[in-house]
Amino acid sequence: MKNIILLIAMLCFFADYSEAQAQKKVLNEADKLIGVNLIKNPGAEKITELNKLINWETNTNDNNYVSNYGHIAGEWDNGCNIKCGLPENAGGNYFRNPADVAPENIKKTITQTIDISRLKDTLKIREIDFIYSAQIAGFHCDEALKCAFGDLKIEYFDSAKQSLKVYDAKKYMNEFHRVDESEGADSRMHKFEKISLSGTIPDNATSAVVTISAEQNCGYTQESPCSATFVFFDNLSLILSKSKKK
Ligand SMILES: [Ca+2]
Repeated sequence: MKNIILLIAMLCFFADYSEAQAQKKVLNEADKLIGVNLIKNPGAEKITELNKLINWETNTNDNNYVSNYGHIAGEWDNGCNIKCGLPENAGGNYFRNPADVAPENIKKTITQTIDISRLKDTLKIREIDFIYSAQIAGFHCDEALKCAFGDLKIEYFDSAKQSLKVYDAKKYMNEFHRVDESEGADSRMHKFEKISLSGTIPDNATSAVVTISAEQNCGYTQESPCSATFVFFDNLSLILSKSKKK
């Protein structure tokens, strides 16, 4: 009888132990998502031979969402660096997001879906915060109502693809700071500046969709069409951190 009780106690111990180990393994897997940039190809450096961005989706068939610094006249000069407005560690390429003039095609987006389903068990026991950021730049525009804007958005979804929460930040082209012409840069350009969103990942979130886009703000009419322009992005980042216990 004593031996049977001992055996049952041992079995219970090992059952608890293996459950704890399994739980630990799940949490360790989740930890791999903490503190690292979860965005793939965050600086637009990887492209196909047809100039299509790798790891990113666009809402049109155009491939014209990326360029390399110094390639397009009137944007950045060859050999341009941080002194003429580029971000640190700019690499060779930048996201080049058109703010179209045609009202039926007014918003063009670049998106990436990030799988965070490994956080499922962690999210039950503690909060996880995020910071989603990018470098953003554009052309001069002094009149706010005629300016295009860049848009940084992150949307969280559950496993049924239901939207749980949207975070959004806009930067209008009149909010940028001019590049100092004495530094030899093209005076039409603005310096890259950081734009960011932060918050807490919703319960039950299994994916995050990050978006960069450009949109007109000029009130398009036939008599007064908007001017075509671009908003530029580089060095996107989505970093998670552990927060308080629930
Ligand atoms: Ca880059």
